Formats: sequence, structure tokens, C-alpha cells
Amino acid sequence: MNEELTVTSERVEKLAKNFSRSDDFVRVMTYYRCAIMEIQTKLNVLNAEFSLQYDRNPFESIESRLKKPESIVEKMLRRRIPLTVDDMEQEMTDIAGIRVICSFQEDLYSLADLLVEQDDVLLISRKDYIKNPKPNGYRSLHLLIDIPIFLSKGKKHMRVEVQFRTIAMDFWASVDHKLKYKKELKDPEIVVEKLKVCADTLARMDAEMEEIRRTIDSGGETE
Ligand code: 0O2
Repeated sequence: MNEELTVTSERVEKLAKNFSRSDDFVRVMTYYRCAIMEIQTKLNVLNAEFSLQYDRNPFESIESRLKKPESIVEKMLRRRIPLTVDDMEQEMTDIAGIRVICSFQEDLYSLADLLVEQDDVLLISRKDYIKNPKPNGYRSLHLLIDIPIFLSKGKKHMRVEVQFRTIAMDFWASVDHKLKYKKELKDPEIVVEKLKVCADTLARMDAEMEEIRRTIDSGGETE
């Protein structure tokens, strides 16, 4: 067992326990939860309307999460961000996260565009790891969004990271995520290489499925 790592994670755990106990932390996390609800509602409305128009739902499922206090503290320490709730709000952009899983790549882009076009949604940044996959093969569209939540004493702007991906991209990312925590891998380089091949294969399958859908939508005629 790596002793240094154990000491570090113990320290993180202890700091996280104190940090997450404060009233300010609990209040801000509640605001992030509200921001997630706002975006989820917007996506559900778009899903319902889209299905009327095109006879299919653009997304299969939505997942959401608030970053755990341990992960927040670990990242803040790593990035040398002072451990205060104000600094957390200012510097951390992934406390609130939503993942939208779609069947087709085309729908994923349409949904993302429709979301950011809304009056009260402000797009802060857009990272397209589908057009520009990460070297390991990771694919997803990441939007960082500013959204107001309406509280009893006024309006508060919150930031939420929204990840859009297809079922195939999500399958790959979930397996990749799991493997990263497997420390007993015998040959990680080969694994990384094989995972990259899988990611590329899945991307080709996504493109083929999209092609099949287009053929069906156009009445079954092929070019
Ligand atoms: P979790 O557990 O999913 O929350 P930052 O987000 O600031 O640390 P960066 O590089 O700006 O750093 O963010 P990036 O890489 O654009 O997006 C980070 C999130 O994207 C990750 O969050 C993952 O959810 C996902 N992600 C990015 N790269 C990979 C990858 O190679 N494999 C997998 N499975 N997911 C990836 P967290 O907080 O790391 O993890």
C-alpha cells in the first residue's frame, strides 16, 4: 500500500468533513442542486417537444451528481485554491454535473443547441471532445452553463457542467472510469491502446447507426 497516498487521502477526508459541515457549504450545495433541477426541467421539456415533432426522444436518460466533498477538497488542494466556500464557488466549475445520454450524435448536438439558445441560459464554455476526441479515445460534448435560480431573496447565478454523449460513448467512458481505479493492471499501455481501439470502433458504430436512422427516416431509400 502507498503510505503517502493513504496519509494524503486521510488528510483530504478530515478536511472535507470540516469543510462540508459549515452552513455556507450546505447552503451553496443546495443552490447547486436547484440549478441541476432547472436544467433537468429544461431538458425534459425539450425532450417532450422534440418527440412530438420527430416521433422519437432525443435522449435516453439523464444522470446528475453533486461532486462529493472529498473530491472537491482534493481538487482544491491540488489546484492550490484556498479552502473557502467563496473560492469554491468562484474557481470550481464542476460541482454540479449533468450527463445527457442520447441514441444519436445528431440529436445530442440539436439538444445542446436548443438548451443554450434559451434566454436565461448563458454558455460559458464548450468543449467538443466528439469532433476532437481526447488522445485516449474519450468522446463527449461538454458545456459549462450559467443558469439563474430564483430564491426568496432574489436571483442567483450558478454554474453547471453538462455532458452530452451517445449510449456508445457512455458505455466506453463508464468502463474507462472503472479501469482507472484498477491498480493491479499488468500492462496498462496495452490496455490504453486497446481502449482507444474500442473507442474508435464505437465511434464508427455510432456513425453507422445514424446512417441507418437517416435511411429509415427517409422511407428506406438508400443512396
Ligand atoms: P467524474 O467522476 O466523472 O466527475 P477538470 O474538470 O477541471 O478537472 P478539465 O480537463 O477541464 O478538468 O475537464 P474535462 O477533461 O474537460 O472534463 C472532466 C470530466 O469529463 C471528468 O470529470 C469526466 O467526467 C469526464 N472525462 C474527461 N476525460 C475523461 C476520460 O478520459 N475518461 C472518462 N471516463 N471520463 C472523462 P471528473 O471530475 O474527472 O470525473
